[in-house]
Amino acid sequence: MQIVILTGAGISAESGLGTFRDAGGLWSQYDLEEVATPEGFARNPDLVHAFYNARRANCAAATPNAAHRALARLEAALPGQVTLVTQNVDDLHARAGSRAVIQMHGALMRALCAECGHRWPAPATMSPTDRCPACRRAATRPDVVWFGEIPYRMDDIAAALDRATHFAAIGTSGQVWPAAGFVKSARRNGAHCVELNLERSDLAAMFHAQHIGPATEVVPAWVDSLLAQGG
Ligand code: BJW
Repeated sequence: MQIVILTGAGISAESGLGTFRDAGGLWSQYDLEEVATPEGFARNPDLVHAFYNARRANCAAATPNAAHRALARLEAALPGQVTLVTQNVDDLHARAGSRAVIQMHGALMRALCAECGHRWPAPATMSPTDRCPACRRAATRPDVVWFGEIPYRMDDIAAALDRATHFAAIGTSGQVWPAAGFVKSARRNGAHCVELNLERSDLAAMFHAQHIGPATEVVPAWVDSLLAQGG
Protein backbone atom coordinates (compact mmCIF):
# COMPACT_ATOMS: atom_id res chain seq x y z
CA MET A 1 0.00 0.00 0.00
CA GLN A 2 1.32 3.45 -0.89
CA ILE A 3 -0.87 6.20 0.50
CA VAL A 4 -0.65 9.87 -0.50
CA ILE A 5 -2.61 12.25 1.70
CA LEU A 6 -3.22 15.89 0.76
CA THR A 7 -4.42 18.12 3.56
CA GLY A 8 -5.83 21.64 3.47
CA ALA A 9 -7.03 24.29 5.88
CA GLY A 10 -10.10 22.24 6.91
CA ILE A 11 -7.96 19.79 8.92
CA SER A 12 -6.76 22.63 11.16
CA ALA A 13 -10.16 24.37 11.44
CA GLU A 14 -11.10 22.52 14.62
CA SER A 15 -7.75 23.58 16.12
CA GLY A 16 -9.01 27.14 15.77
CA LEU A 17 -7.11 28.16 12.63
CA GLY A 18 -9.21 29.89 9.99
CA THR A 19 -9.81 28.43 6.54
CA PHE A 20 -9.56 30.64 3.44
CA ARG A 21 -12.72 30.27 1.41
CA ASP A 22 -15.42 29.23 3.90
CA ALA A 23 -17.91 31.88 5.08
CA GLY A 24 -15.94 34.12 7.46
CA GLY A 25 -12.66 32.68 6.13
CA LEU A 26 -9.44 34.64 5.63
CA TRP A 27 -10.28 35.69 2.06
CA SER A 28 -13.52 37.29 3.24
CA GLN A 29 -11.48 39.48 5.63
CA TYR A 30 -8.39 40.18 3.52
CA ASP A 31 -7.77 40.85 -0.17
CA LEU A 32 -5.66 37.90 -1.32
CA GLU A 33 -4.03 40.08 -4.00
CA GLU A 34 -2.71 42.30 -1.21
CA VAL A 35 -1.51 39.66 1.27
CA ALA A 36 -0.75 36.51 -0.74
CA THR A 37 1.09 37.66 -3.87
CA PRO A 38 4.69 38.85 -4.41
CA GLU A 39 3.26 42.05 -5.91
CA GLY A 40 1.19 42.74 -2.79
CA PHE A 41 4.28 42.22 -0.61
CA ALA A 42 6.30 44.63 -2.78
CA ARG A 43 3.52 47.26 -2.48
CA ASN A 44 2.94 46.98 1.25
CA PRO A 45 5.35 44.75 3.21
CA ASP A 46 4.10 46.10 6.56
CA LEU A 47 0.56 44.89 5.83
CA VAL A 48 1.75 41.46 4.68
CA HIS A 49 4.05 41.01 7.69
CA ALA A 50 1.19 42.04 10.01
CA PHE A 51 -1.08 39.42 8.36
CA TYR A 52 1.48 36.64 8.84
CA ASN A 53 2.58 37.82 12.31
CA ALA A 54 -1.02 37.48 13.49
CA ARG A 55 -1.38 34.04 11.90
CA ARG A 56 1.96 32.93 13.41
CA ALA A 57 0.66 33.92 16.86
CA ASN A 58 -2.60 32.01 16.27
CA CYS A 59 -0.65 28.98 15.12
CA ALA A 60 1.64 29.06 18.16
CA ALA A 61 -1.42 29.11 20.42
CA ALA A 62 -3.18 26.24 18.58
CA THR A 63 -2.76 22.55 19.27
CA PRO A 64 -3.08 19.54 16.95
CA ASN A 65 -6.48 17.86 16.91
CA ALA A 66 -7.66 14.26 16.57
CA ALA A 67 -7.34 14.36 12.77
CA HIS A 68 -3.67 15.43 12.85
CA ARG A 69 -2.99 12.77 15.47
CA ALA A 70 -4.74 10.05 13.45
CA LEU A 71 -2.52 10.75 10.42
CA ALA A 72 0.59 10.54 12.62
CA ARG A 73 -0.70 7.20 13.93
CA LEU A 74 -1.18 5.97 10.35
CA GLU A 75 2.39 6.90 9.40
CA ALA A 76 3.76 5.17 12.50
CA ALA A 77 1.74 2.01 11.77
CA LEU A 78 2.77 1.87 8.09
CA PRO A 79 6.37 3.05 7.94
CA GLY A 80 7.49 4.05 4.43
CA GLN A 81 3.96 3.75 3.03
CA VAL A 82 2.52 7.19 3.81
CA THR A 83 3.37 10.49 2.11
CA LEU A 84 1.69 13.44 3.78
CA VAL A 85 1.50 16.52 1.57
CA THR A 86 0.01 19.59 3.20
CA GLN A 87 -0.97 22.92 1.73
CA ASN A 88 -1.04 24.27 5.27
CA VAL A 89 1.69 26.56 6.51
CA ASP A 90 0.93 25.72 10.16
CA ASP A 91 3.09 23.14 11.96
CA LEU A 92 0.30 21.05 13.47
CA HIS A 93 1.12 17.85 11.55
CA ALA A 94 4.70 17.90 12.86
CA ARG A 95 3.52 18.70 16.37
CA ALA A 96 1.09 15.76 16.20
CA GLY A 97 4.02 13.47 15.43
CA SER A 98 4.01 13.16 11.61
CA ARG A 99 7.61 12.92 10.40
CA ALA A 100 7.49 12.83 6.58
CA VAL A 101 5.51 15.99 5.88
CA ILE A 102 5.84 17.90 2.61
CA GLN A 103 4.74 21.52 3.19
CA MET A 104 4.14 22.44 -0.43
CA HIS A 105 3.05 26.02 0.40
CA GLY A 106 5.88 26.63 2.87
CA ALA A 107 5.96 27.20 6.60
CA LEU A 108 4.71 30.07 8.72
CA MET A 109 7.40 29.38 11.30
CA ARG A 110 10.25 29.89 8.79
CA ALA A 111 11.73 33.07 7.33
CA LEU A 112 13.27 33.32 3.86
CA CYS A 113 15.74 35.81 2.42
CA ALA A 114 14.44 36.87 -0.99
CA GLU A 115 17.98 37.87 -1.99
CA CYS A 116 20.18 34.91 -1.03
CA GLY A 117 17.64 32.13 -0.35
CA HIS A 118 18.78 31.54 3.24
CA ARG A 119 16.09 30.10 5.56
CA TRP A 120 15.87 30.33 9.35
CA PRO A 121 13.28 30.00 12.15
CA ALA A 122 10.93 32.99 11.94
CA PRO A 123 10.81 35.28 14.97
CA ALA A 124 7.32 35.76 16.43
CA THR A 125 7.18 39.22 14.82
CA MET A 126 8.76 39.92 11.44
CA SER A 127 9.15 43.37 9.89
CA PRO A 128 10.44 44.81 6.59
CA THR A 129 13.61 46.11 8.27
CA ASP A 130 14.71 42.65 9.51
CA ARG A 131 18.09 41.64 8.10
CA CYS A 132 18.96 38.19 6.77
CA PRO A 133 21.37 36.53 9.25
CA ALA A 134 23.45 35.23 6.33
CA CYS A 135 23.78 38.13 3.84
CA ARG A 136 22.66 41.02 6.13
CA ARG A 137 20.31 42.43 3.51
CA ALA A 138 16.84 43.64 4.54
CA ALA A 139 15.02 41.28 2.18
CA THR A 140 13.31 38.94 4.61
CA ARG A 141 9.87 37.49 4.02
CA PRO A 142 7.74 34.67 5.39
CA ASP A 143 8.75 31.35 3.78
CA VAL A 144 5.32 30.77 2.25
CA VAL A 145 4.27 30.21 -1.37
CA TRP A 146 2.17 33.03 -2.75
CA PHE A 147 0.04 33.03 -5.91
CA GLY A 148 2.27 33.02 -8.97
CA GLU A 149 5.12 31.26 -7.13
CA ILE A 150 6.07 27.63 -7.60
CA PRO A 151 5.08 25.30 -4.74
CA TYR A 152 7.84 23.34 -3.02
CA ARG A 153 8.98 19.76 -3.67
CA MET A 154 6.81 19.22 -6.74
CA ASP A 155 9.17 16.46 -8.00
CA ASP A 156 8.80 14.51 -4.74
CA ILE A 157 5.02 14.94 -4.87
CA ALA A 158 4.83 13.79 -8.51
CA ALA A 159 6.91 10.70 -7.67
CA ALA A 160 4.64 9.86 -4.71
CA LEU A 161 1.51 10.29 -6.85
CA ASP A 162 3.01 8.00 -9.51
CA ARG A 163 3.35 5.13 -7.04
CA ALA A 164 0.17 5.79 -5.03
CA THR A 165 -2.32 2.98 -4.53
CA HIS A 166 -4.50 5.22 -2.31
CA PHE A 167 -5.04 8.98 -2.41
CA ALA A 168 -6.97 11.04 0.15
CA ALA A 169 -7.77 14.75 0.09
CA ILE A 170 -8.71 16.09 3.52
CA GLY A 171 -10.24 19.52 4.24
CA THR A 172 -9.33 21.21 0.98
CA SER A 173 -11.68 23.04 -1.39
CA GLY A 174 -9.78 21.95 -4.52
CA GLN A 175 -9.72 25.50 -5.84
CA VAL A 176 -5.97 26.10 -5.86
CA TRP A 177 -3.56 24.61 -8.38
CA PRO A 178 -1.42 22.56 -8.68
CA ALA A 179 -2.83 20.72 -5.59
CA ALA A 180 -6.27 20.61 -7.24
CA GLY A 181 -4.78 18.41 -9.97
CA PHE A 182 -3.37 15.74 -7.66
CA VAL A 183 -6.55 13.63 -7.61
CA LYS A 184 -6.54 13.43 -11.40
CA SER A 185 -2.88 12.30 -11.44
CA ALA A 186 -3.44 9.72 -8.70
CA ARG A 187 -6.55 8.39 -10.36
CA ARG A 188 -4.83 8.12 -13.75
CA ASN A 189 -2.21 5.98 -12.02
CA GLY A 190 -4.87 3.65 -10.62
CA ALA A 191 -5.09 4.89 -7.03
CA HIS A 192 -8.30 4.57 -5.02
CA CYS A 193 -9.25 8.19 -4.28
CA VAL A 194 -11.27 9.41 -1.30
CA GLU A 195 -12.33 12.85 -0.15
CA LEU A 196 -12.78 13.74 3.54
CA ASN A 197 -14.49 17.08 4.01
CA LEU A 198 -17.35 18.84 5.77
CA GLU A 199 -19.05 18.98 2.37
CA ARG A 200 -18.46 17.76 -1.18
CA SER A 201 -15.80 19.94 -2.82
CA ASP A 202 -15.78 21.24 -6.40
CA LEU A 203 -13.71 18.17 -7.32
CA ALA A 204 -16.03 15.64 -5.67
CA ALA A 205 -16.83 13.82 -8.92
CA MET A 206 -13.14 12.91 -9.32
CA PHE A 207 -13.15 10.75 -6.16
CA HIS A 208 -14.31 7.15 -5.77
CA ALA A 209 -15.81 7.87 -2.33
CA GLN A 210 -16.61 10.64 0.13
CA HIS A 211 -16.42 10.73 3.92
CA ILE A 212 -18.49 13.75 4.88
CA GLY A 213 -18.12 15.29 8.33
CA PRO A 214 -15.74 17.20 10.58
CA ALA A 215 -12.12 16.12 10.18
CA THR A 216 -11.80 15.21 13.87
CA GLU A 217 -14.47 12.55 13.32
CA VAL A 218 -14.03 11.28 9.76
CA VAL A 219 -10.21 11.16 9.67
CA PRO A 220 -9.72 8.88 12.72
CA ALA A 221 -12.50 6.60 11.43
CA TRP A 222 -10.90 6.43 7.95
CA VAL A 223 -7.48 5.67 9.47
CA ASP A 224 -9.02 2.89 11.58
CA SER A 225 -10.68 1.38 8.48
CA LEU A 226 -7.42 1.50 6.47
CA LEU A 227 -5.50 -0.19 9.28
CA ALA A 228 -8.24 -2.79 9.67
CA GLN A 229 -7.77 -3.67 5.97
CA GLY A 230 -4.36 -4.93 6.99
CA GLY A 231 -2.24 -1.90 6.12
C1 BJW B 1 -13.43 21.10 6.78
C2 BJW B 1 -13.66 21.62 8.02
C3 BJW B 1 -13.63 20.62 9.04
C4 BJW B 1 -13.77 23.34 6.75
N1 BJW B 1 -13.41 19.34 8.69
N2 BJW B 1 -13.23 19.91 6.38
C5 BJW B 1 -6.37 30.15 -13.51
C6 BJW B 1 -6.77 28.82 -13.63
C7 BJW B 1 -6.09 27.81 -12.97
C8 BJW B 1 -4.98 28.08 -12.18
C9 BJW B 1 -4.59 29.39 -12.07
C10 BJW B 1 -5.27 30.40 -12.72
N3 BJW B 1 -4.68 31.57 -12.42
C11 BJW B 1 -3.63 31.32 -11.59
C12 BJW B 1 -3.57 29.99 -11.37
C13 BJW B 1 -2.60 29.26 -10.48
C14 BJW B 1 -2.82 29.61 -9.02
C15 BJW B 1 -4.25 29.21 -8.65
O1 BJW B 1 -4.54 28.06 -8.35
N4 BJW B 1 -5.17 30.16 -8.62
C16 BJW B 1 -6.56 29.86 -8.30
C17 BJW B 1 -7.10 30.86 -7.31
C18 BJW B 1 -7.33 29.80 -9.60
N5 BJW B 1 -1.87 28.83 -8.28
C19 BJW B 1 -0.65 29.29 -8.02
O2 BJW B 1 -0.29 30.41 -8.34
C20 BJW B 1 0.31 28.32 -7.38
N6 BJW B 1 1.51 28.25 -8.14
C21 BJW B 1 1.52 27.76 -9.37
O3 BJW B 1 0.53 27.33 -9.93
O4 BJW B 1 2.78 27.76 -9.93
C22 BJW B 1 2.93 27.24 -11.26
C23 BJW B 1 3.59 25.90 -11.21
C24 BJW B 1 3.07 24.90 -10.43
C25 BJW B 1 3.67 23.64 -10.41
C26 BJW B 1 4.80 23.41 -11.15
C27 BJW B 1 5.34 24.43 -11.92
C28 BJW B 1 4.72 25.68 -11.95
C29 BJW B 1 0.67 28.78 -5.97
C30 BJW B 1 -0.50 28.71 -5.05
C31 BJW B 1 -0.14 29.29 -3.70
C32 BJW B 1 -1.33 29.27 -2.75
N7 BJW B 1 -0.99 30.00 -1.61
C33 BJW B 1 -1.93 30.04 -0.49
C34 BJW B 1 -1.35 30.95 0.59
C35 BJW B 1 -0.13 30.26 1.23
C36 BJW B 1 0.36 30.96 2.42
C37 BJW B 1 -0.74 31.19 3.45
O5 BJW B 1 -1.25 30.25 4.07
O6 BJW B 1 -1.09 32.35 3.62
O7 BJW B 1 -2.14 28.72 0.04
S1 BJW B 1 -3.58 30.54 -0.94
C38 BJW B 1 -4.42 29.46 0.15
O8 BJW B 1 -5.21 28.47 -0.60
C39 BJW B 1 -3.33 28.67 0.88
C40 BJW B 1 -3.93 27.30 0.92
O9 BJW B 1 -2.89 26.35 1.11
C41 BJW B 1 -4.61 27.18 -0.42
C42 BJW B 1 -5.65 26.11 -0.50
O10 BJW B 1 -6.71 26.36 0.37
P1 BJW B 1 -7.45 25.15 1.11
O11 BJW B 1 -6.51 24.50 2.06
O12 BJW B 1 -8.11 24.28 0.13
O13 BJW B 1 -8.50 25.96 2.01
P2 BJW B 1 -10.00 26.46 1.63
O14 BJW B 1 -10.35 27.49 2.63
O15 BJW B 1 -10.11 26.80 0.21
O16 BJW B 1 -10.90 25.17 1.85
C43 BJW B 1 -11.13 24.64 3.15
C44 BJW B 1 -11.89 23.33 3.00
O17 BJW B 1 -11.98 22.73 4.28
C45 BJW B 1 -13.33 23.49 2.48
O18 BJW B 1 -13.54 22.53 1.45
C46 BJW B 1 -14.20 23.18 3.70
O19 BJW B 1 -15.42 22.52 3.37
C47 BJW B 1 -13.30 22.27 4.49
N8 BJW B 1 -13.52 22.29 5.93
N9 BJW B 1 -13.86 22.95 8.03
C48 BJW B 1 -13.23 19.02 7.38
N10 BJW B 1 -13.82 20.93 10.32
